[in-house]
Amino acid sequence: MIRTFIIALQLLAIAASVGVDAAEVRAKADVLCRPAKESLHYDCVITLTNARTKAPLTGVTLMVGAGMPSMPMAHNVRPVKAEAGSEAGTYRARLELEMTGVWAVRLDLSGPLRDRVVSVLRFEDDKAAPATAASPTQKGHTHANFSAGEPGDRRRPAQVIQVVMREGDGKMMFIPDRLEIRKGDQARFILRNDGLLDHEFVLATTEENIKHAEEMKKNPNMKHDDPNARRVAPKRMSEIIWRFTKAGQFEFGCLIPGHREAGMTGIIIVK
Ligand SMILES: [Cu+2]
Repeated sequence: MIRTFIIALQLLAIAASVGVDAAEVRAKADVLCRPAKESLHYDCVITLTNARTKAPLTGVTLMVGAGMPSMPMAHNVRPVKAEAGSEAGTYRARLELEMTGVWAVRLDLSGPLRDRVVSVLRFEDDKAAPATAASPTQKGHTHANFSAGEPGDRRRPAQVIQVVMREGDGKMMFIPDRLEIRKGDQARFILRNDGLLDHEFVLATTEENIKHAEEMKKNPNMKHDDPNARRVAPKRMSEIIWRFTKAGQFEFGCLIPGHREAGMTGIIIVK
């Protein structure tokens, strides 16, 4: 009895794999998104073709969702159903994102064929473009020069420094909030968010961080994944390897609006 059942299951498995083979038509998707009038809304036109024959794929039920590859747990846009466009194989969907930055647009196809295609785009205030090319800097917001030194080299020795980020008693803080490092040394910051909110660790001068925090108030959805900055979701960890090539006083701060004011800064003395 059990044996028959196992054989039946095996047959089922074979049937299923045959089914997959027979349906081995893969979809190719071109995703073009443009900012809509409302901020953080993007109108996307998706063109679906048969990857082999290049024929347009019509009659597909297409769900469009998105997630941030840099923060897979924190940011996910609930999938919306795309409408068929005027041209064969085109579909339209409006994405409502939580912030600008790099998003993986997930296309789930069902109906005549089942497939999932992921397209990674960088969404900015004024445009959206494939994220494979070197990432352009955000408008009025260049991070190319680093005041506090330079991105480190993970093959070289580094001093490991654990920094905890959290809230409590109406304050937000880094622990520790004062560090001393020798000029020329490398530090590997292990960033741990023990709080309930997202936090950032942005390494720069105090002056720069204050200026930067002001910009963030105008554009609170800006996020940081530059070499000198990390955003860490609650209960997550991240790290930065940094080489302190200049002497002086630097700062690490959280630039999420309100956090700096709540005390979320720390000092690094390099000598
Ligand atoms: Cu914070």
